Amino acid sequence: MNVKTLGQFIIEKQADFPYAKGELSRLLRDIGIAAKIVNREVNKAGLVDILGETGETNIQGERVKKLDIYANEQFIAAFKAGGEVCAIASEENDDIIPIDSEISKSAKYVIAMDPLDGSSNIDVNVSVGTIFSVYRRLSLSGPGTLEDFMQRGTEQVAAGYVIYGSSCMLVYTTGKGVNGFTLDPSIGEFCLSHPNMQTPKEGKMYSINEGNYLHFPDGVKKYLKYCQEEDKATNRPYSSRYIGSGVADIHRNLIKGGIYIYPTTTKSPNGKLRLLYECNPLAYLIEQAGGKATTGGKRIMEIPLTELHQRTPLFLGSSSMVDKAMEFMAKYSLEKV
Ligand code: AHM
Ligand code: MG
Repeated sequence: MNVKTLGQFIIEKQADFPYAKGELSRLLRDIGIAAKIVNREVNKAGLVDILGETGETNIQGERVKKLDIYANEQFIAAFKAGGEVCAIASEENDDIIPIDSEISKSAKYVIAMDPLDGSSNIDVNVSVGTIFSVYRRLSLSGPGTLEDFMQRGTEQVAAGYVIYGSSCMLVYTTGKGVNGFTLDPSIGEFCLSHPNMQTPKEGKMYSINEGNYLHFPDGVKKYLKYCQEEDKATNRPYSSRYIGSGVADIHRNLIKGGIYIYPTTTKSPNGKLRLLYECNPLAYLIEQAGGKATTGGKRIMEIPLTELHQRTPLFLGSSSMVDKAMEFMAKYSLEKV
Protein backbone atom coordinates (compact mmCIF):
# COMPACT_ATOMS: atom_id res chain seq x y z
CA MET A 1 0.00 0.00 0.00
CA ASN A 2 1.44 3.36 -1.03
CA VAL A 3 0.56 5.50 1.99
CA LYS A 4 2.71 7.60 4.24
CA THR A 5 1.61 7.66 7.84
CA LEU A 6 1.96 10.68 10.11
CA GLY A 7 4.65 8.80 12.03
CA GLN A 8 6.70 8.10 8.91
CA PHE A 9 6.29 11.67 7.68
CA ILE A 10 7.40 13.15 11.01
CA ILE A 11 10.54 11.01 11.05
CA GLU A 12 11.39 12.06 7.47
CA LYS A 13 10.84 15.73 8.28
CA GLN A 14 13.09 15.63 11.32
CA ALA A 15 15.97 16.03 8.92
CA ASP A 16 14.68 19.59 8.26
CA PHE A 17 15.66 20.48 11.82
CA PRO A 18 19.25 19.27 12.17
CA TYR A 19 19.66 20.49 15.76
CA ALA A 20 16.35 19.16 16.98
CA LYS A 21 16.36 16.11 19.16
CA GLY A 22 12.93 14.88 18.15
CA GLU A 23 10.89 16.54 20.92
CA LEU A 24 8.64 18.40 18.50
CA SER A 25 8.14 15.22 16.51
CA ARG A 26 7.08 13.42 19.66
CA LEU A 27 4.74 16.26 20.57
CA LEU A 28 3.05 16.01 17.17
CA ARG A 29 2.75 12.28 17.71
CA ASP A 30 1.07 12.94 21.09
CA ILE A 31 -1.40 15.29 19.39
CA GLY A 32 -2.17 12.56 16.84
CA ILE A 33 -2.88 10.07 19.61
CA ALA A 34 -5.20 12.37 21.55
CA ALA A 35 -6.94 13.35 18.30
CA LYS A 36 -7.77 9.72 17.55
CA ILE A 37 -9.27 9.25 21.01
CA VAL A 38 -11.35 12.44 20.75
CA ASN A 39 -12.42 11.46 17.24
CA ARG A 40 -13.68 8.13 18.53
CA GLU A 41 -15.86 9.91 21.09
CA VAL A 42 -17.06 12.61 18.68
CA ASN A 43 -18.07 9.86 16.24
CA LYS A 44 -20.36 8.22 18.72
CA ALA A 45 -21.62 11.43 20.29
CA GLY A 46 -25.15 10.65 19.17
CA LEU A 47 -25.09 7.23 20.82
CA VAL A 48 -23.87 7.82 24.31
CA ASP A 49 -24.82 10.22 27.00
CA ILE A 50 -22.28 12.90 26.22
CA LEU A 51 -24.60 15.21 24.36
CA GLY A 52 -26.07 18.30 25.83
CA GLU A 53 -24.69 20.69 28.32
CA THR A 54 -23.18 19.96 31.68
CA GLY A 55 -24.84 23.00 33.16
CA GLU A 56 -21.49 24.57 33.98
CA THR A 57 -20.19 27.68 32.25
CA ASN A 58 -16.59 28.04 31.10
CA ILE A 59 -14.41 31.03 31.82
CA GLN A 60 -15.71 32.78 28.69
CA GLY A 61 -19.16 32.61 30.24
CA GLU A 62 -20.41 30.05 27.72
CA ARG A 63 -22.32 26.89 28.48
CA VAL A 64 -19.94 23.93 28.44
CA LYS A 65 -20.75 20.77 26.51
CA LYS A 66 -19.57 17.50 27.93
CA LEU A 67 -17.37 16.69 24.96
CA ASP A 68 -15.40 19.92 25.45
CA ILE A 69 -14.39 18.71 28.86
CA TYR A 70 -13.60 15.24 27.56
CA ALA A 71 -11.42 16.60 24.73
CA ASN A 72 -9.67 18.96 27.14
CA GLU A 73 -8.90 16.09 29.50
CA GLN A 74 -7.65 13.82 26.72
CA PHE A 75 -5.25 16.37 25.27
CA ILE A 76 -3.97 17.37 28.71
CA ALA A 77 -3.43 13.71 29.58
CA ALA A 78 -1.56 13.10 26.32
CA PHE A 79 0.71 16.11 26.88
CA LYS A 80 1.40 15.14 30.48
CA ALA A 81 2.19 11.55 29.50
CA GLY A 82 4.35 12.65 26.54
CA GLY A 83 6.56 14.93 28.64
CA GLU A 84 7.40 17.35 25.80
CA VAL A 85 5.66 20.45 27.21
CA CYS A 86 6.17 22.19 30.55
CA ALA A 87 2.81 23.99 30.52
CA ILE A 88 -0.54 23.96 28.75
CA ALA A 89 -2.98 26.80 28.09
CA SER A 90 -6.51 25.82 27.15
CA GLU A 91 -9.66 27.68 26.26
CA GLU A 92 -11.35 25.61 28.96
CA ASN A 93 -9.01 26.65 31.77
CA ASP A 94 -8.86 30.07 33.33
CA ASP A 95 -5.15 29.78 34.12
CA ILE A 96 -2.28 27.92 32.54
CA ILE A 97 -1.60 24.34 33.63
CA PRO A 98 2.06 24.12 34.68
CA ILE A 99 3.46 20.59 34.45
CA ASP A 100 5.70 19.50 37.26
CA SER A 101 6.85 15.98 36.57
CA GLU A 102 10.06 14.05 36.18
CA ILE A 103 9.59 13.46 32.43
CA SER A 104 8.71 17.07 31.61
CA LYS A 105 11.66 18.52 33.53
CA SER A 106 13.68 19.24 30.42
CA ALA A 107 10.67 19.97 28.19
CA LYS A 108 11.43 22.77 25.73
CA TYR A 109 7.91 23.69 24.71
CA VAL A 110 4.56 25.03 25.87
CA ILE A 111 1.31 24.36 24.05
CA ALA A 112 -1.88 26.39 23.76
CA MET A 113 -5.09 24.81 22.53
CA ASP A 114 -8.77 25.09 21.97
CA PRO A 115 -9.59 21.44 22.62
CA LEU A 116 -12.99 21.45 20.90
CA ASP A 117 -13.75 24.52 18.86
CA GLY A 118 -17.29 25.02 17.63
CA SER A 119 -18.67 22.70 20.28
CA SER A 120 -22.14 24.21 20.09
CA ASN A 121 -22.36 22.20 16.84
CA ILE A 122 -21.87 18.76 18.38
CA ASP A 123 -25.52 18.18 19.16
CA VAL A 124 -26.42 18.63 15.50
CA ASN A 125 -23.69 16.45 13.97
CA VAL A 126 -21.70 19.31 12.47
CA SER A 127 -17.90 19.15 12.26
CA VAL A 128 -15.89 20.46 15.19
CA GLY A 129 -12.15 20.83 15.64
CA THR A 130 -9.13 21.07 17.91
CA ILE A 131 -6.69 23.95 17.40
CA PHE A 132 -3.15 23.94 18.80
CA SER A 133 -0.11 26.22 18.90
CA VAL A 134 3.39 25.38 20.12
CA TYR A 135 6.01 27.82 21.45
CA ARG A 136 9.52 27.43 22.80
CA ARG A 137 9.48 28.12 26.53
CA LEU A 138 11.11 31.34 27.73
CA SER A 139 11.64 30.25 31.32
CA LEU A 140 14.75 28.18 31.90
CA SER A 141 13.58 25.19 33.87
CA GLY A 142 10.87 23.74 36.08
CA PRO A 143 7.17 23.99 35.31
CA GLY A 144 6.23 26.54 32.62
CA THR A 145 4.93 29.99 33.53
CA LEU A 146 2.39 32.44 32.17
CA GLU A 147 5.25 34.44 30.61
CA ASP A 148 6.12 31.44 28.45
CA PHE A 149 2.84 32.03 26.59
CA MET A 150 3.15 35.81 26.30
CA GLN A 151 4.75 35.65 22.87
CA ARG A 152 3.75 36.88 19.46
CA GLY A 153 2.34 34.46 16.91
CA THR A 154 5.49 34.91 14.85
CA GLU A 155 7.30 32.89 17.54
CA GLN A 156 5.21 29.76 17.00
CA VAL A 157 7.23 26.65 16.18
CA ALA A 158 4.26 24.54 15.16
CA ALA A 159 0.52 24.96 14.84
CA GLY A 160 -2.42 23.13 13.39
CA TYR A 161 -5.88 21.78 13.78
CA VAL A 162 -7.73 18.53 13.82
CA ILE A 163 -11.10 18.53 12.10
CA TYR A 164 -13.59 15.91 13.23
CA GLY A 165 -15.60 15.92 10.02
CA SER A 166 -16.90 13.39 7.54
CA SER A 167 -13.29 12.28 7.78
CA CYS A 168 -10.98 13.13 10.63
CA MET A 169 -8.02 15.19 9.45
CA LEU A 170 -4.91 16.60 11.08
CA VAL A 171 -3.48 19.66 9.33
CA TYR A 172 -0.29 21.23 10.65
CA THR A 173 2.76 23.33 9.93
CA THR A 174 6.19 23.59 11.48
CA GLY A 175 7.03 26.59 9.30
CA LYS A 176 7.86 24.62 6.17
CA GLY A 177 4.51 24.52 4.43
CA VAL A 178 1.25 22.88 5.45
CA ASN A 179 0.48 19.19 5.29
CA GLY A 180 -2.81 17.41 5.83
CA PHE A 181 -3.34 13.86 7.06
CA THR A 182 -6.57 11.91 6.93
CA LEU A 183 -7.33 9.27 9.52
CA ASP A 184 -7.82 5.88 7.90
CA PRO A 185 -10.09 4.21 10.45
CA SER A 186 -9.33 0.74 9.08
CA ILE A 187 -5.68 0.97 10.15
CA GLY A 188 -6.05 3.65 12.83
CA GLU A 189 -3.38 5.86 11.26
CA PHE A 190 -3.29 9.43 9.96
CA CYS A 191 -2.10 9.14 6.35
CA LEU A 192 -0.65 11.96 4.25
CA SER A 193 -3.52 12.92 1.96
CA HIS A 194 -2.92 16.64 1.33
CA PRO A 195 0.82 17.29 0.93
CA ASN A 196 2.01 20.89 0.69
CA MET A 197 -1.41 22.55 0.92
CA GLN A 198 -1.71 25.94 -0.77
CA THR A 199 -4.74 28.14 -0.55
CA PRO A 200 -5.91 29.81 -3.79
CA LYS A 201 -4.89 33.48 -4.07
CA GLU A 202 -8.42 34.38 -5.11
CA GLY A 203 -11.52 32.76 -3.69
CA LYS A 204 -15.23 32.88 -4.29
CA MET A 205 -16.55 32.36 -0.78
CA TYR A 206 -16.99 34.63 2.18
CA SER A 207 -17.75 33.35 5.67
CA ILE A 208 -19.15 35.64 8.33
CA ASN A 209 -22.07 35.59 10.75
CA GLU A 210 -24.27 38.01 8.83
CA GLY A 211 -26.81 37.97 11.62
CA ASN A 212 -24.55 40.50 13.31
CA TYR A 213 -24.60 42.79 10.26
CA LEU A 214 -26.06 45.80 12.02
CA HIS A 215 -23.23 45.71 14.54
CA PHE A 216 -20.36 45.41 12.02
CA PRO A 217 -17.87 48.20 11.33
CA ASP A 218 -18.68 50.15 8.15
CA GLY A 219 -15.65 48.68 6.37
CA VAL A 220 -17.08 45.18 6.79
CA LYS A 221 -20.58 46.25 5.75
CA LYS A 222 -19.20 47.84 2.59
CA TYR A 223 -16.96 44.83 1.86
CA LEU A 224 -19.95 42.48 2.17
CA LYS A 225 -21.87 44.59 -0.34
CA TYR A 226 -18.82 44.36 -2.62
CA CYS A 227 -18.88 40.53 -2.27
CA GLN A 228 -22.54 40.54 -3.31
CA GLU A 229 -22.19 42.79 -6.36
CA GLU A 230 -22.36 41.40 -9.91
CA ASP A 231 -19.00 41.58 -11.70
CA LYS A 232 -18.00 38.88 -14.18
CA ALA A 233 -14.32 39.86 -14.28
CA THR A 234 -13.87 39.20 -10.55
CA ASN A 235 -16.32 36.27 -10.33
CA ARG A 236 -18.74 38.18 -8.16
CA PRO A 237 -21.11 37.73 -6.50
CA TYR A 238 -19.22 35.41 -4.18
CA SER A 239 -20.99 32.63 -2.34
CA SER A 240 -21.79 33.03 1.33
CA ARG A 241 -20.73 29.96 3.35
CA TYR A 242 -20.86 29.97 7.15
CA ILE A 243 -21.00 26.81 9.21
CA GLY A 244 -20.37 28.59 12.49
CA SER A 245 -17.71 26.04 13.36
CA GLY A 246 -14.47 27.90 12.79
CA VAL A 247 -12.21 24.96 11.95
CA ALA A 248 -14.70 23.63 9.40
CA ASP A 249 -15.19 27.05 7.77
CA ILE A 250 -11.47 27.70 7.63
CA HIS A 251 -10.61 24.19 6.42
CA ARG A 252 -13.05 24.56 3.52
CA ASN A 253 -11.79 28.03 2.66
CA LEU A 254 -8.16 26.86 2.87
CA ILE A 255 -8.83 24.20 0.26
CA LYS A 256 -11.27 26.05 -1.99
CA GLY A 257 -10.24 29.68 -1.44
CA GLY A 258 -12.25 32.21 0.51
CA ILE A 259 -12.25 34.65 3.37
CA TYR A 260 -13.35 34.09 6.96
CA ILE A 261 -14.20 37.21 8.95
CA TYR A 262 -15.02 37.56 12.63
CA PRO A 263 -14.88 41.33 13.05
CA THR A 264 -15.41 43.57 16.02
CA THR A 265 -19.06 44.23 16.67
CA THR A 266 -20.67 46.85 18.80
CA LYS A 267 -21.46 44.05 21.27
CA SER A 268 -17.95 42.49 21.18
CA PRO A 269 -15.59 45.42 20.65
CA ASN A 270 -12.54 43.11 20.49
CA GLY A 271 -14.19 40.45 18.33
CA LYS A 272 -15.00 36.98 19.63
CA LEU A 273 -12.06 34.76 18.78
CA ARG A 274 -9.04 34.26 21.00
CA LEU A 275 -5.59 35.30 19.83
CA LEU A 276 -3.44 32.65 21.54
CA TYR A 277 -5.18 29.40 20.67
CA GLU A 278 -7.54 30.26 17.81
CA CYS A 279 -6.27 33.16 15.70
CA ASN A 280 -2.48 32.75 15.92
CA PRO A 281 -2.37 29.04 15.00
CA LEU A 282 -4.88 29.52 12.17
CA ALA A 283 -2.92 32.58 11.01
CA TYR A 284 0.35 30.61 10.97
CA LEU A 285 -1.29 27.84 8.93
CA ILE A 286 -2.93 30.14 6.40
CA GLU A 287 0.27 32.15 5.90
CA GLN A 288 2.22 28.94 5.40
CA ALA A 289 -0.40 27.98 2.81
CA GLY A 290 0.09 31.30 0.98
CA GLY A 291 -2.84 33.19 2.54
CA LYS A 292 -3.14 36.06 5.00
CA ALA A 293 -4.54 36.71 8.46
CA THR A 294 -5.09 40.20 9.87
CA THR A 295 -7.23 42.13 12.31
CA GLY A 296 -8.56 44.04 9.33
CA GLY A 297 -5.62 46.41 9.78
CA LYS A 298 -2.62 44.56 11.20
CA ARG A 299 -1.03 41.15 10.82
CA ILE A 300 -2.43 38.79 13.45
CA MET A 301 0.88 37.12 14.27
CA GLU A 302 2.53 40.41 15.22
CA ILE A 303 0.00 41.41 17.87
CA PRO A 304 1.55 41.38 21.35
CA LEU A 305 -0.23 38.99 23.70
CA THR A 306 -0.96 40.65 27.01
CA GLU A 307 -3.69 38.36 28.36
CA LEU A 308 -4.05 34.61 28.07
CA HIS A 309 -7.62 34.75 26.76
CA GLN A 310 -7.23 37.95 24.74
CA ARG A 311 -9.63 38.39 21.83
CA THR A 312 -9.04 39.89 18.43
CA PRO A 313 -11.00 40.53 15.25
CA LEU A 314 -9.95 38.16 12.44
CA PHE A 315 -9.84 38.45 8.64
CA LEU A 316 -8.30 35.22 7.33
CA GLY A 317 -8.01 33.51 3.97
CA SER A 318 -7.03 33.98 0.35
CA SER A 319 -4.52 36.82 0.12
CA SER A 320 -6.34 38.88 -2.53
CA MET A 321 -9.60 38.69 -0.61
CA VAL A 322 -8.01 39.71 2.69
CA ASP A 323 -6.23 42.59 0.93
CA LYS A 324 -9.51 43.76 -0.56
CA ALA A 325 -11.35 43.55 2.77
CA MET A 326 -8.52 45.53 4.39
CA GLU A 327 -8.85 48.23 1.72
CA PHE A 328 -12.47 48.65 2.76
CA MET A 329 -11.48 48.71 6.43
CA ALA A 330 -8.81 51.34 5.82
CA LYS A 331 -11.23 53.49 3.88
CA TYR A 332 -14.27 53.26 6.17
CA SER A 333 -13.21 51.92 9.58
CA LEU A 334 -9.57 52.68 10.26
CA GLU A 335 -10.21 53.66 13.84
CA LYS A 336 -11.79 50.26 14.59
CA VAL A 337 -8.68 48.16 13.94
P1 AHM B 1 -16.02 28.47 20.65
O1 AHM B 1 -14.53 28.40 20.86
O2 AHM B 1 -16.75 28.85 21.88
O3 AHM B 1 -16.56 27.22 20.02
O4 AHM B 1 -16.28 29.72 19.68
C1 AHM B 1 -15.60 29.79 18.48
C2 AHM B 1 -16.57 29.60 17.37
C3 AHM B 1 -15.93 29.34 16.04
O5 AHM B 1 -15.75 27.98 15.85
C4 AHM B 1 -16.92 29.90 15.08
O6 AHM B 1 -16.33 30.30 13.89
C5 AHM B 1 -17.51 31.05 15.83
O7 AHM B 1 -17.29 30.79 17.20
C6 AHM B 1 -18.95 31.19 15.59
O8 AHM B 1 -19.44 32.26 16.34
P2 AHM B 1 -20.89 32.86 16.08
O9 AHM B 1 -21.85 31.82 16.54
O10 AHM B 1 -20.90 34.10 16.91
O11 AHM B 1 -20.99 33.14 14.61
MG1 MG C 1 -13.02 28.08 20.19
